[in-house]
Amino acid sequence: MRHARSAGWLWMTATLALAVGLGQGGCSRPAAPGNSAGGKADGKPRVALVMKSLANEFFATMADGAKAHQAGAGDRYELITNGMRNETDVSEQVTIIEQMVARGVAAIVIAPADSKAVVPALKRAAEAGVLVVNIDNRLDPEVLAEAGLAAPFVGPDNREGARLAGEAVAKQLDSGAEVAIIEGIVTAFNGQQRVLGLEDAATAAGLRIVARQSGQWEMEKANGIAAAMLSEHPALAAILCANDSMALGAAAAIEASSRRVLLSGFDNVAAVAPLLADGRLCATVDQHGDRLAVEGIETALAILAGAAAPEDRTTPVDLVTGKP
Ligand code: ALL
Repeated sequence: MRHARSAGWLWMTATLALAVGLGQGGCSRPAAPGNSAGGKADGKPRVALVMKSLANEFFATMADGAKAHQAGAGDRYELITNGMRNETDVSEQVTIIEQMVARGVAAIVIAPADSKAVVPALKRAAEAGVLVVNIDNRLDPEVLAEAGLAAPFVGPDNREGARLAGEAVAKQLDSGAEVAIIEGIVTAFNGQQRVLGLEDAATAAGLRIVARQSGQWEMEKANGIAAAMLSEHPALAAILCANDSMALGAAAAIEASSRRVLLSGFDNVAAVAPLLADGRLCATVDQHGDRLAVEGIETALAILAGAAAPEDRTTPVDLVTGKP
């Protein structure tokens, strides 16, 4: 298994640590963020990390990364972590946003379940004085502009990441080979970008995309979809999935079919390690979920401290390939 780690995280972490350090050294706090209670517990800013389904190992890893960071950061901030029960329940995420505002947090660091539907709730949070930092899945820029909400985005180039995974699979196929794509939730911007990246790779290699369907980021749904794709397309050579949960579901369907069909995912969750090791999974993409939340939190703390402007940051993606 090959795993190319980039130096990007080290650079980002150092830059942000410096920015926060400077802020603590006396820069003034901006007027906008922070609610009437100041979002502070014992003088510490209270930061809410709002994720999606904790049944997805990607978010469990993200939560662990954030908790370890908070524990190691001594008294710098108080952390509240939240997750949803399933990937599709956007209304649950809206309720969590409202609860966090009611608890007087200074900042919400959010991986939105939907790029448009949660914007009104975040706008209400911002009106209550809460700083909103968007991680992982980018909020729709047009909807943000319509709402008059500014939220810096900290996250990866999903199109590029997916292209790398698609390319790793394509290298093992001949031009004209049939491939299928299992997408994430279609209204999630990162899901859309990943499909574009997979298409980029397929087009460049002359592969034929013969099927494409949303597995809504979920293992079971992807399992059923992959099984149907396999029976409808006897010449199917590869299934490209927009995340690892769905790749795990597709892997089970491929195994049940007893066919040799190549597979890729995205996230590099621990559960795919055995599949990479024995070649059932050709490639996945590490977007460093644990670090992603930490960078979002550091960005929020720096802005709250008046030490950084609310700017977007692109985080690294690294291709991880399995046994050929
Ligand atoms: C996205 C993440 C992951 C994940 C998915 C499921 O936002 O980037 O790839 O698997 O959400 O909710």
